[in-house]
Amino acid sequence: MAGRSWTPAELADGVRSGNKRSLARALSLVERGGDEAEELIRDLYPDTGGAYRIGVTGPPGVGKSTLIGALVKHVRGLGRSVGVVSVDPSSPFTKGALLGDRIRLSEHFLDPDVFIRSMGTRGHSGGLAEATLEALLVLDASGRELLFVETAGVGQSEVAVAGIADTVVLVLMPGSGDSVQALKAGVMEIPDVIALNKSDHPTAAVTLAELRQALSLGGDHGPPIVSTQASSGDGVDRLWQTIEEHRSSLEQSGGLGERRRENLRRELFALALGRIRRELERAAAGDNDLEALVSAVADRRLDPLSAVRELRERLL
Ligand SMILES: Nc1nc2c(ncn2[C@@H]2O[C@H](COP(=O)(O)OP(=O)(O)O)[C@@H](O)[C@H]2O)c(=O)[nH]1
Ligand SMILES: [Mg+2]
Repeated sequence: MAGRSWTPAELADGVRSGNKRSLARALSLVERGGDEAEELIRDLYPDTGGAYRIGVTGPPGVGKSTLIGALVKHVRGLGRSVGVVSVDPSSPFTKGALLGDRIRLSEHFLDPDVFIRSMGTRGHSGGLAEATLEALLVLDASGRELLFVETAGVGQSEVAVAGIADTVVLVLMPGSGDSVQALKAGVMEIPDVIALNKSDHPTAAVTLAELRQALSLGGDHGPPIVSTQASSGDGVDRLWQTIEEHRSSLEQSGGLGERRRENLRRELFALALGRIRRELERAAAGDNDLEALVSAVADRRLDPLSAVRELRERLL
């Protein structure tokens, strides 16, 4: 890159020393993806593993960003250093959404022990899932103790937050009936902690009762539910305490190592799958015979399953 005043090794050193400008550069690099980003991650990886990752997920608008802002404020009060990665691939209004996040989280921007990054849908060759993983590793290597990852859209998200977090917090709000039903039906994975946000809403008590009822159906005790009002900070200390309790129980039972290994297995497979898929898409895009194949099926000269077989043989 023209005019660059640092080498990849210097950048890695800057990240390791926690330098904010190096961090910003490194995150831009991994957001773009490519060989230099891979090189940086290779260099930094031995220095990762020290951070604790908290995934914050839930439908759009429930208050995830606001809640993370409040949690960051709380843990900063406890003297912990923090990194935040916010991902919202589902939003077509990415710029607006990011701007909103920036405003809500902006009070922390001058704090050297807080680093916040919104990941856009900008072209990382390896997709958003890879970019997010790399951003987390960079922040981890920089020595941040706590990493928050915000992802919108439970279940369908490209970045399955459950696959990268040590503790998964599902945020819901009064009116999140669809999510309550999805939990009840077993369609949605049960999180470690549920935050029922917007507790100032008049129907909050009703939703809390529905949630309790839905989660008790499985017989087992469900995850802890904490009522919060992110905008005022109400309940945020209790939410943090509940996250810490989940962490302690994982650490004491030895389950943390197991969970991380299981997460890694899923993550590696998902990333490999993503790459294979993109390679196939690229190969298909440059394949002039594809249209001929489509025509053959459309004209009923070829059945669709035979066409798929032909396509596979050609692309793989
Ligand atoms: N009344 C109320 N509004 C809240 C609360 N928390 C967040 N909000 C508002 O809900 C909207 C969506 O919040 P945001 O954090 O962007 O949600 P996200 O899409 O889940 O990240 C914003 O207008 C917030 O100000 C809360 O506890 N009570
Ligand atoms: Mg948000």
